[in-house]
Parts: sequence; structure tokens; C-alpha cells
Amino acid sequence: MSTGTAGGPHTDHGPRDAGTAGATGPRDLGALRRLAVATLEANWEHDHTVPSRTLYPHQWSWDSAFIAIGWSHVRPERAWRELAGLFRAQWLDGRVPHIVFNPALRVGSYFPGPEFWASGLAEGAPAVATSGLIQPPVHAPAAWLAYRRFPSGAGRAALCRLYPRLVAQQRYLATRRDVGGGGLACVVHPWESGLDNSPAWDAPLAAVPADAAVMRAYRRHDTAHADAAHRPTDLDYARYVAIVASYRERRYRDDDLAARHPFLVECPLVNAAMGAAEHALARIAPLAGADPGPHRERAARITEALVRRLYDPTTGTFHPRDLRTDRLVPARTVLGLTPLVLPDLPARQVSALVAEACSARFGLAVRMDRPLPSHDRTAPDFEPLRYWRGPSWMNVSWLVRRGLLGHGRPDLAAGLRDSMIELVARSGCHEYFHPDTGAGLGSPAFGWTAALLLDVLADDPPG
Ligand code: 2M8
Repeated sequence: MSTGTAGGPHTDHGPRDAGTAGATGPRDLGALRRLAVATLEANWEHDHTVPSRTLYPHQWSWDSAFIAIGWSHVRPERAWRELAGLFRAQWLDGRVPHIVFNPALRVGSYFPGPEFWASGLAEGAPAVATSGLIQPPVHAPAAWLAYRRFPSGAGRAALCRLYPRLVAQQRYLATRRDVGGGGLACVVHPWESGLDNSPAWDAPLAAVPADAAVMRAYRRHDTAHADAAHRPTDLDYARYVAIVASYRERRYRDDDLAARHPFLVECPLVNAAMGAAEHALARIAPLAGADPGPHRERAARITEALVRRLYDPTTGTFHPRDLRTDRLVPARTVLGLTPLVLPDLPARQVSALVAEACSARFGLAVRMDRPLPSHDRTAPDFEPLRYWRGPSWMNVSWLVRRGLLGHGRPDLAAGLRDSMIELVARSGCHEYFHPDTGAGLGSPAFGWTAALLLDVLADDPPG
């Protein structure tokens, strides 16, 4: 990887020179750890951690799960406060909202803010303002890892309090969101996947009527804090807003999605996370006095459905299924690699995904010369600077690394780990990174980057 420029190491806490991949010395790792802890501390806000003070000043769902894993390494009680705070905002139907708004912040501190979502008008929404969407359900594995890292009595009590809420989250996804009837959950908005503007959503989004000019009526907050050329376009946002408006009009009810909703897609990541969550719940259940059997059965059903509905043997990877056309989306994005997190993924799919990851498209190797990109490097629509259309992200690399560890590829997992550490050593705790140079992009002090760096530095065994 060549030298990163933008962002540079944080001068207060950052390492001076962390060397090349795999050659990061112990002293440098100590400095990196201090940088990560300082970043989490600076983003802590009473009972949760903001992803970024500038770009994302509220609480985000899957960010909080990753961040809880980071806290478990340094201040375990915060891991439990983080998750408990998020699940206090769970809706009566079991959905865990993707944003929980901090009422103390001024109007306009994020777009779209609480006034746009109007969650208070929806049945079963909590008293605090939230969005009406979900994000990948990575919380049960996060809670399990946090407990395993520091298995105290207080941790166990917190985990047991969380257990029924995690079960309700799964039930919501497996029932209300199984619009395709094939045993998978669908996302109703690209934001639900967490990979907002991934090329995976281009085809299903193109069918949503929208005009970029509608954005003149709103004030985007993101482009005031980040380079507009790195963010989704105004046309993307016009579609995002139109899809939320359609869901909000029905008060975020899921009963007639198939008949009315303009965006319905089965996402490999959301469903892989849902399967991995059942595996984690099977570990948690005995601590909470519950039977792990049903979780194991559900996990097996989800893996089977994922392979049946989203795996394409001709490409050897997983693709989203657009329920409007009942076809797989052809784009080969990093979403396709995420089913590796499933411990029961059949050997055929594991080896196909390892081959896909090691191909020129994603460049995974025992010694990586560039970080894992979010999209196929060889695709004509690969964009190295634009958000989820090419840049490298720590959370997706972390998920793929866990999958590799779980499937007996510690050599490749170590290559990925080195490249993740090197990114932060070169550029700081940025939100995302240039997939060629490793330069830091987006927010410079980002929660999950710091949290997951702490986790990979600890290098705990899989499980
Ligand atoms: C990004 O998404 C939000 C909308 O939810 C945004 O662009 O404003 C994504 O990277 C998402 O995965 C992440 O959870 C969120 C906060 O970090 O930011």
C-alpha cells in the first residue's frame, strides 16, 4: 500500500511511523490502542457513543453494536450501557431503529432529523424520537463477544436483560420482513443495509421515481461536513427521501409492503447477520435459562434460505434479490462475502467466497498490498472515493475476518488484520479509507473504526 495523505495520523496520540503491513511494532500498537480509546472517549455521550461528533451526532444501531465490542476491551460497563440504551428505543413490534435521536441536540444537526421521521405518530414507537428503519442485526454476536471478553456478574445480568429483546428483534425480521416468503428478511431502504449507496442498490433504486430537484426543499447536513464528491448524490438522496416518505405515510407498518412499497430487497449482509445472531443467541440462551435448540434450528433454516435464494453458482458469490423483479442484482459487492460469518455455511460456498475474496476484485491475501474494498475493483462503476462504492471500511473487513477465522483460514484472517491495523496506523481512526492509498476519508474520529481496531489488536480467538 502506498503512503496515505489525507487525514494523517492524529498528532496528539497517533503513531509516528507504523511501518508496512505486518511490521507494526509493539510500541506502535500501544500508541494505536491509546488513539482508539481516546476516540471512543471523545465520542461518548452520557449513555451511548456517537459514530462521529460532526457527521452523525445521534446513536446509530449497528454502530453501537460494533462500538460495544470496543468498549468491552476497556470499559465493559459502557458496552452494556451502549446496548441497553439502544434497546430501550426498541419498538413494540421488535424493530430496533437505525437511529435514536438525542433530544438535546438542536434541530438541523442531522438530516433527515426527527421531524422528518415523525416516529411519534407510529403505533408502538418509543417515547424517544427514532427513525423507522432497521440496520443489520449484529447486536447478539456483539453482546456475546462483550460478555465473553469480560464475563462478570454484572455483564451476565445485563446480557440476560438483553436476551428477550434480541429475540424480539429476530422475530420482527423473520416474520414482518419476510415479504418474499422464502425465509429471509427484506430491507425496505438502502439505509437498512448499512451500505447506503453500494452499487448493489443501483438497479432496485432506479425503479423508484425521484427528481434530484426535490432536494432543494431540504438542507443536507452530510455535505456540509464531508466532501460532496465522496457522498451519495442528490439524486440518491431524493430517492432515499421518497422511500422513507412512502413508509412513513403508512406509519411504518409492514402489513402491505408487497403491494405498496417501492424498494424491497433481500440483502446478503442483513440475512447473514440474522443467521449469525441465532448462533449467538444459542450461546446466550442457557445463561438466560432458555432453550438454545430453537435458535440452532432457526440458524440452520436461515443459512439454507440464504444459499437457496441469494447464492449464484455462476458467479460464486452472494447477491441481493430484488423482490420487485424476483431477480438477483448482478453487482459483485463486498456484501456478497459477508455470509462467511455463518459458521454453518456449506464448504462449497465457503471455498467459492474465499476464491472471490482472493480474486483481483477484492485482493484478499496473506500479505495484502491494498485494503479490502467495498466494491469489485475491476468493475466500471468502482469509485475509490465515494463512500460505499469502493472505499475500505473497518466494520466490513472485521466481519469478513471473523468469517475467515471461523472457517479455518487464520492465514488470510491475519493478512486482513495487518491491513486493518496499517490503515489506522497511517491515517488515524477515519470513517473509511481510500482503497489504493489508505488515505483517511469521511469523518476523522469515527466510533466503529476505533472500537474494531481495539478488537483486532486484542486478537481474541474466534467463538
Ligand atoms: C451511514 O448512514 C447514514 C444513514 O443511516 C448516513 O449516511 O447519514 C452509513 O455508513 C451507515 O452504515 C452508518 O451506520 C451511519 C452512521 O455511521 O452512517
